[in-house]
Amino acid sequence: MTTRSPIRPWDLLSLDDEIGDEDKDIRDTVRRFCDDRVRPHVATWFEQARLPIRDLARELGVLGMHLHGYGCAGTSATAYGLACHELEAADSGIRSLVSVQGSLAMFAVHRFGSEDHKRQWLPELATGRAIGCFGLTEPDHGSDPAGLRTTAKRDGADWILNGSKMWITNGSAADVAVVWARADERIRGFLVPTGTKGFSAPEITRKMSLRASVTSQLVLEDVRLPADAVLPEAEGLSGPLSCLNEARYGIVFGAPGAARECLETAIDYAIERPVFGRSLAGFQLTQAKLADMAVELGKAMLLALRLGRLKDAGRISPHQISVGKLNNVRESIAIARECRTVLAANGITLDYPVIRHAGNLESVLTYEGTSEIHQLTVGQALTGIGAFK
Ligand code: TGC
Ligand code: FAD
Repeated sequence: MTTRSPIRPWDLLSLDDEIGDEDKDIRDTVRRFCDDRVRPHVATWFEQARLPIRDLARELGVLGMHLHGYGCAGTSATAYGLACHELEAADSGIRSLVSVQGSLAMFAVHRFGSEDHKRQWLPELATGRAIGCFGLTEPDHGSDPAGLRTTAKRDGADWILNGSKMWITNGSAADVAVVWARADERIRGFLVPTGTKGFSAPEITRKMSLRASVTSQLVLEDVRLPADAVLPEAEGLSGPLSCLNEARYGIVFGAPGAARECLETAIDYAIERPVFGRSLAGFQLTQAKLADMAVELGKAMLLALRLGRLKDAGRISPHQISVGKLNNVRESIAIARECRTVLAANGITLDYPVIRHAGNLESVLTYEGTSEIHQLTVGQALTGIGAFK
């Protein structure tokens, strides 16, 4: 039988040379966690559409890892990206849990919250004792959150929230929801403890993608909140969009993790699989596929690491993150689909991770700004002309 090459896709461009020792240690720790706690179970979680979200959140140790203070680890942005890469190599749903908790809910509190908000919520969210979610999208306002219709009206000193949110990750598991609503014509963020009267979060079922992830509606019916529930430092759409920059950055690293897992699976499979009396990996058409995918994966990781450097230097711009999200999700889903052809019939089962990743990446292509939205963002950066409307 053919022996496996010692060069894995990640090693083709000696990518480890681009990463500092501390960041590598963090990455390797997350990889081991995924090997021990996620990989043995995730196909079953996906099949049964469930996630032991509370257990995982308490064990992960990466929630809000790139934030400073309030119980957060304060790692580099590159280390956070590499953690996302490892988590998504296991399953996009696990990376989603971490993205939403750390980059969306915790980041919103960290950047825009009062001192009391930070002290109350960040240590709980960092340890996974509490779960957070982030409600921006509405049934009729996904790509266009500027039109959102959830309202926050004053009643004396209190706020009364009414409206609904759609497709909210972690929603029905959450202890606190960051809800974006229109208050006096400005978009403001509110911290809504999910036990508040009038709040409910029915889970969205029958998903064929991201099945190992909790996705919910948020329903707000006359939800009364105290005056200090509003995030004082966020006014206007730039508040939630700043949070999206953080989560999109994680996806730039994360999506190629899913692609890496698919490509490694396809290489191993092709080596072992006899067709026409010899190894599938020895056919030129197969090698062309594998080579092209490894090249795209390497380019995606170089792009991710470049954005990591820019973010660590405090110099990253939203349109640069759009370049990364657009390219890396688009190429990762193409790799996952191509790997599925290498596995052929075996590629459609949950015995291999490929169809699960390919299916998950359909959501990743859509959330955190669709590919079209990121094309338009890059187009605007290049031309100075906004073509969204
Ligand atoms: P526009 O008029 O361009 O801007 C409004 C205000 O926002 C500022 N801004 C940004 N600020 C920070 N970061 C960015 N990326 C920003 N982009 C714009 C802008 O300067 C302006 O500020 P100000 O002070 O003048 O008011 O806004 P627009 O209405 O034309 O929309 C622009 C557009 C289409 C790019 C934006 O709406 C958009 O990104 N849409 C996509 C929505 C989206 O990505 N939703 C994601 C929801 S969360 C999610 O999917 C979680 S998935 C789970 C997981 O991550 O795993
Ligand atoms: P639409 O906005 O209706 O878009 C439909 C199509 O039109 C797309 O192809 C889009 O690219 C295209 N389009 C839109 N505008 C333009 C334009 N100007 N020019 C050209 N084409 C355009 N949201 C949250 O707030 N929090 C969450 O935690 C969250 N988690 C999610 C989890 C999952 C599994 C999924 C699938 C979604 C999640 N979302 C979340 C919502 C997600 O961000 C939205 O689905 C996404 O922003 C797209 O919105 P939409 O689905 O309403 O599509």
